[in-house]
Amino acid sequence: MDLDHEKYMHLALNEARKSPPRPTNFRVGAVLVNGTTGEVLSTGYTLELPGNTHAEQCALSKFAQLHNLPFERVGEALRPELAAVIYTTMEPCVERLSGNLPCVDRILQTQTIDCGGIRRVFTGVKEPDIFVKGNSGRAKLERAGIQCILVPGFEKEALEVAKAGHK
Ligand code: HJL
Ligand code: ZN
Repeated sequence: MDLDHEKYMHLALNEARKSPPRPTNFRVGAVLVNGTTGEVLSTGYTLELPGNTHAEQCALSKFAQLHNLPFERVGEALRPELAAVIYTTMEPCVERLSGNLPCVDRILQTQTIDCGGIRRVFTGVKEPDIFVKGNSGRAKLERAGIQCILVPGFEKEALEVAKAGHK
């Protein structure tokens, strides 16, 4: 099934708008989708869950909870036939100033030996060089065999939402 990328990116942007504006990070939204049926499996936004949580992390965490799995084993619920996809308004991070586990590593953790886990990542905009310089999320994902594709046409809006709360 060919997914309607614009539709899911709009959903992800709506998630991002729920995130509280902060000068110390971006407001990002994420939507986890069954790539075979188009069903939305989970959503998340920056700081949705307690603690210093990122959007992709929240979407995966909520999905893990739904399946009574610890975060590290969420890939077991993302079975190969789902061909799971995540839409995120900003390219997943490879480094966090807080030292928390970056979202790229969390996405890579979903991979299982039977080809389950997240298989494609669609993004709205690259991470600007504000907190971390030269985020290489896309390259790291692609090296591990996960496609990372920018959905054209969302850069301006994704950035505006992300930077609300910045001086
Ligand atoms: C993505 C998010 C989010 C960021 N990126 N893809 N999703 N907040 O939900 C990236 C930015 C980090 C800073 C600060 N933001 O968030 O680089 O405090 O927010 O760990 O590096 O790090 P912490
Ligand atoms: Zn992140």
